[in-house]
Amino acid sequence: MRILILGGDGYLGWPQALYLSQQGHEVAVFDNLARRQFDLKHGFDSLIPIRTLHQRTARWTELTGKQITHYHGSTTEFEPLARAFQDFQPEAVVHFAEQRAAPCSMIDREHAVYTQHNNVIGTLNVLYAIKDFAPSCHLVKLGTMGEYGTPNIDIEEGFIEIHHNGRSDVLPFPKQPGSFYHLSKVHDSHNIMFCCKIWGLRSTDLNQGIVYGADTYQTSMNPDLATRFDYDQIYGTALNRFCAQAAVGFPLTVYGSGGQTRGYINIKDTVRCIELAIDSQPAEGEYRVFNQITEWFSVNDLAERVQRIGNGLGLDVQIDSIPNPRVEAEQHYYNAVHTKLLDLGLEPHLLDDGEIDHLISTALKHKDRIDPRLITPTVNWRHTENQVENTPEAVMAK
Ligand code: NAD
Ligand code: USQ
Repeated sequence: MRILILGGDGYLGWPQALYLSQQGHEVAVFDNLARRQFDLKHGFDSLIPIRTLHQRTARWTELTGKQITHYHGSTTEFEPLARAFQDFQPEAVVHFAEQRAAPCSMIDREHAVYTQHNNVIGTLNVLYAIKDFAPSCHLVKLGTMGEYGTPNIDIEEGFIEIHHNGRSDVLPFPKQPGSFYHLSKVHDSHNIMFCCKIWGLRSTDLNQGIVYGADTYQTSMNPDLATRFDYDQIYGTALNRFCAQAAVGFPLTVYGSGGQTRGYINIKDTVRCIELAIDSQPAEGEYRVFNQITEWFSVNDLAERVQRIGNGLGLDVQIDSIPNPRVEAEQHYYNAVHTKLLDLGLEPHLLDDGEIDHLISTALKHKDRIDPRLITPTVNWRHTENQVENTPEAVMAK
């Protein structure tokens, strides 16, 4: 198939491009390099060194003989997107191209507006590009488990049957997102579902949990194929951060009491889930939702595992409960249905299969690249007098 990967230079998009290319698909990536620009502007960097997109694709071709086409552009501008669609004529589009950090979206008004404009308007343009240039193309969209929040009932896979005043219907599961970023995903979901209904588009919305891991089988083939690994307070996610913190002797930053429970997935399973979604094309007009997680943990569960395994590797790992910069439940019920991808054939890589050892070892290898000033969270969800200090510039100034 011809598969266009929007956001194909990112943490997940790049390994996805390699995976699908290796499977024999014709792959193109579309990216505006916004993530790299954020790093350059604010002095952040990936823990694992990464090559430019041109160097990456050239190395891939050298090693495998396969080509990955590269389009530069932003989804927020229709022209470059339209050109890529007209030129490449995709049969499937995998949409990763969003500002994906909750803390970034909560820095201030400007970042909230940037996040929602980039994500919601970008996705709206993608929907129009499909309608105008590739109407039978399957949109595989990365959503998030955070769209659901943490309700006090089981989380269903996208839809729930509701009985009300003697009538019943199957309706979208209620959404209670916890940041302007997570809200942008909810807005996307509504727009996508609507376009499937009115234009007969086909789409799979993947409500993915937090991804962990440093590599896939393809990115491990050569250091020039490595994907990014974020450990900083804005783009770093819980488990990846804890492993980097363990490597440099920084106490693990558990926010609040640490009972926050989330669904997690190994990056090796992310790339497979997307292949499973592509292979099982929805019908015309169908809007599907899959919960893309394999297991769930509280923040304390993760910190305790990293501490035990890190100490087993000879490190002295401490855990520090720090005031929670976010507004979120710290003790809550969590049970999420996630059977659809398993039914399609997903065989999960589970966390206790040695991934934490591997992550800490990877972080130790690159520990000289870790800047401890980037670890402490300063972006605060609450309204404070000091909002102005909650910027990456202020972090860098500390
Ligand atoms: P990332 O920031 O590493 O990659 C996103 C890529 O998209 C970057 O290369 C960036 O330059 C590009 N991009 C952003 N806005 C763009 C635009 N308007 N036009 C073109 N390119 C643009 O993020 P990631 O971790 O790879 O996440 C990819 C997707 O998966 C996101 O939609 C995210 O919400 C979702 N997701 C990620 C995780 C996770 O833990 N990383 C978990 C669940 C869902
Ligand atoms: N947390 C800590 N300490 C840290 C970092 C995070 O206790 O050092 C806590 C947070 O307070 C939160 C939980 O860990 O309760 C998860 O935070 P996170 O930063 O790992 O993940 P999150 O902000 O939810 O966002 C990440 C990705 C996002 C994706 C989402 C999936 O950045 O793109 O959508 O995971 S989900 O969580 O299912 O919504």
